[in-house]
Amino acid sequence: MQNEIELILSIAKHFRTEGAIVQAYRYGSGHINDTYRLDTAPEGGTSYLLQRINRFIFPDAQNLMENVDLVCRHLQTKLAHLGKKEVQRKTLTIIPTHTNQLFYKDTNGESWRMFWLIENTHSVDVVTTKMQAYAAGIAFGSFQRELADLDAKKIHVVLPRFHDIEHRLENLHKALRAHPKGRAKEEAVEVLLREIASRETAMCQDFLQRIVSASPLRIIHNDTKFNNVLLDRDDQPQCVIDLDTVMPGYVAFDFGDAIRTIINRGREDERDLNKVKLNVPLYEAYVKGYLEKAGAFLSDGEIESLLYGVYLLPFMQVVRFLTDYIEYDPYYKTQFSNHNLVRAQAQFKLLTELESQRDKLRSIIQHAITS
Ligand code: ADP
Ligand code: GN1
Ligand code: MG
Repeated sequence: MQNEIELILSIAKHFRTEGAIVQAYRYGSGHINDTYRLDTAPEGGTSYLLQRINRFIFPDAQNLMENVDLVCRHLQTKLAHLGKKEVQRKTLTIIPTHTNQLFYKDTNGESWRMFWLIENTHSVDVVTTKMQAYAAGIAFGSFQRELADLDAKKIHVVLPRFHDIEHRLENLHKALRAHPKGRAKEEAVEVLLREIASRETAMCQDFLQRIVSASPLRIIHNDTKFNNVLLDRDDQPQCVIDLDTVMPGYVAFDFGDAIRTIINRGREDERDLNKVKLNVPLYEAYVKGYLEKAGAFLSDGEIESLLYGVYLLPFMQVVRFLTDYIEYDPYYKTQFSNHNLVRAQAQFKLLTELESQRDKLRSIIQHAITS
C-alpha cells in the first residue's frame, strides 16, 4: 500500500497542480479505472482526482482523452455565463501535465489523467430518495441536451459497438466457445444462458428495432449509472462524470441504464435476490427530472422508445457480466471469485421485476408527457 501511494505521489508530480500534495488515497467505486484522491496543503486547499486509465479497456489513451477534452470544452462554453468556480463544479476540468498533455504515460506504459476534484460532492450506489432520482434525471437530461449540437464526427469511437446487443451476444457465444468447460458448465450459468436465449429474439428484433427506428443517433453518455452523477450535500445535481464512453448512441440507452441503477432497491451485485425489487416512485421522479430537461428536444418517437431501453440495458448487463464470468473476469474489477456471476444474477432478477410491471412503467412515461 505504501508503495502504491508513493507511486501515486510520484505520478502526480507530472501534472500542473497548485500546492503541495500531502495525502493520497483510493476513491470511489467505479468498475473500470483506478481512482485516487489527492489533497494539498494547507487543509481545505485544492484537491485533485488522479486516475490510472484501464489500458485493457482503453488502449488508445490519446483518443480517449481527446473525447473527454472535447466534451468538457463543449459543456464549458454552454456554461460561459457562470463564474469560473461554478463552471468547475458543473463540468469536469482536466488538469494538464507540465508539457501540456491531456494525460501522462509512465515508463510502464500506464496512462494517467487528472481532474479537479469537485469538493463536497458524493456519488451514490443505491438511490434512496425521490430527490436523488429527480436530480439524476435533471443531470442526464441536461447533459444530453447540451451535447445535442456537438459534431458527432469529432468523437472517436473508442469502444466500437459498445451498446450493440447483437455484438454483446456474439461475445457471449465466443466466450462459450473459448471456455467450453469450467465456469460455463456451472448450473447457475446454464440457468442464465437459458434465460438469455429465450429473450434474444425479442431484445434484438423487437426492442432494439423499436429504439433504432424511432430515434436519430445522438451523442449520449453511454454509462448513466447513478454513481456517475455527483450530488452536493443537499442532493442537488452538480456534475455528470465518467465521460469515457461519450459516443453516438440512442437516448433510450442512457435512459435504460440510468433506470437500471435507480429503480433497484438492491445493489447492482445484491446476493439476496429478495432485495432486488422495484422502487417505482424513484422511477417516476427520474422520468420527471429527465423529461423536464430533455422532453423539449426529443421527438415523440424517441420518448416512446425510452421504455425499451429499460429492458434492453439490464438484459445487456446480464450478458456482459456473464460473459466476463465465463472468461474468468478480464474486464470488470471484482472483489470475490464469483462476483460477476452474482452481478449477472442480480441484474437478471431486476429484469424479471421490470418485466412484471411493464404497463405501469409505460403509463408513468405517458403521464409525464401529457401532464
Ligand atoms: P470509473 O470509470 O472507474 O467508474 P469514475 O470516473 O466514475 O471511474 O470515478 C470513480 C468515482 O470517483 C466516482 O464514482 C466519483 O465518486 C469519484 N469522482 C470522479 N470524478 C470526480 C471529480 N471530478 N470530483 C469528485 N469526485 C469524483
Ligand atoms: C462500468 O466505469 P463504471 O463503473 O461507471 C462499465 C459500464 C457498465 C457498468 C456496470 C467502460 O461502468 O458500461 O454499465 O460498469 N463501463 C465500461 O456497472 O465498460
Ligand atoms: Mg464511474
